[in-house]
Amino acid sequence: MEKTWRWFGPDDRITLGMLRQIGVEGIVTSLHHIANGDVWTYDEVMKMKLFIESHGLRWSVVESLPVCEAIKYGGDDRDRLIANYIESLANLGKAGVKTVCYNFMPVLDWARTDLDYPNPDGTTNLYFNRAEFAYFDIFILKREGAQADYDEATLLRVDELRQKMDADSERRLVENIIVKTQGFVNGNISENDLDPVARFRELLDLYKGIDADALRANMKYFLEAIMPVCREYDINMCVHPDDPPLQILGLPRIVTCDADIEAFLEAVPDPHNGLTFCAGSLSAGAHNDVVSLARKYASRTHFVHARICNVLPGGDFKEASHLDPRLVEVVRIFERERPGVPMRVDHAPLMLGDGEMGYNAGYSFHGRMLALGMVSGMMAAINNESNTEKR
Ligand code: DNO
Repeated sequence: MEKTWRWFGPDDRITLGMLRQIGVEGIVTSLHHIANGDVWTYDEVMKMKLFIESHGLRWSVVESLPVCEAIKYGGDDRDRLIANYIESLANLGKAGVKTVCYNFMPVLDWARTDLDYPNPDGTTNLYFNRAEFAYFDIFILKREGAQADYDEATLLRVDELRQKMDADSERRLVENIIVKTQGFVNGNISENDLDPVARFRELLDLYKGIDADALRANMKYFLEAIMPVCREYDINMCVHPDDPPLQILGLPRIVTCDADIEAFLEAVPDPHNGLTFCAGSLSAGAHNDVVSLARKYASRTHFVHARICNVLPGGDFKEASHLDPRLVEVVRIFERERPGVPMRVDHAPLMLGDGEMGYNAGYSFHGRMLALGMVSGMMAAINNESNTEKR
């Protein structure tokens, strides 16, 4: 696989020069300064591409070219927004940037409740606490009918939490779930929103009456519209699985499991319609066997996110070590079946001073560098095995 790294542009404290020193080959980035829905002009694309190349690296993957909410819920504006999306893809294609990651999650991109969960060894990790998430849903968002979406055991935990929560811990929860994890990935809420909860409620309202089938139809509509430009420039689209791969906040979610993946791939059976194999997102659902999914979908995978989660009793989940045997197997499958596919490590721990650097949630330097070292070691061992087998 091609060793890539998610880099957030010239303002990222982690510089391209640093990345060259640690064995990164390709860059994963976005034009973060362009508002969602606006066209990425050829000039802007080339500016970024040449900047990356001037450091001896290449722009391997766009993550993300964001899909606006109106495309997802099928709003009045969707055809104009799809036309802009097509224009951006054509400009990327002309510049030779040909792998594009996006997601089709309504309103909320990835979800975590804790960005700094202590590990016994002194590092910290991202964490999803199901009871805290339910607390946010029921008592902060005050979503109608929210209680009914949680089982007894979770509701009992929520009751216990209620005894402990104060204004400060509620504010932290809001920040973690809808602010700090969203703005930097071009999500809907940014640090500048004065009342993020009110804004979030307005966004949820857009999806009234949109169920999973309607969302699927809208995804198909979008994919069919963009396939011609993808074929023309040989652009591989790769949807990111829903993170976590579960129904949340009463929203439809349609990239959560084997049947979902099969459905969107079959709905638009063009090889340019593919998957970002995020082993971490998929493994956050106890229903997913991440190794067999990797085997099944390797041929339609255009981008790999190397990380893995442990689902805990009660439905919490935690990012696990990149040395987890499931991840070793996933790396083996892609290294053997899709040797050139871009891969980036993802969501590594905060360690050795990362916490004081103000990095984006989940995107530490030392933690990710260690993870990249681990995955690179696996790749070297796997290639060595393959060479030995051939002899
Ligand atoms: C979180 C990321 C996601 C991902 C988008 C792709 O860390 O994996 O934000 O980039 O969902 O569109």
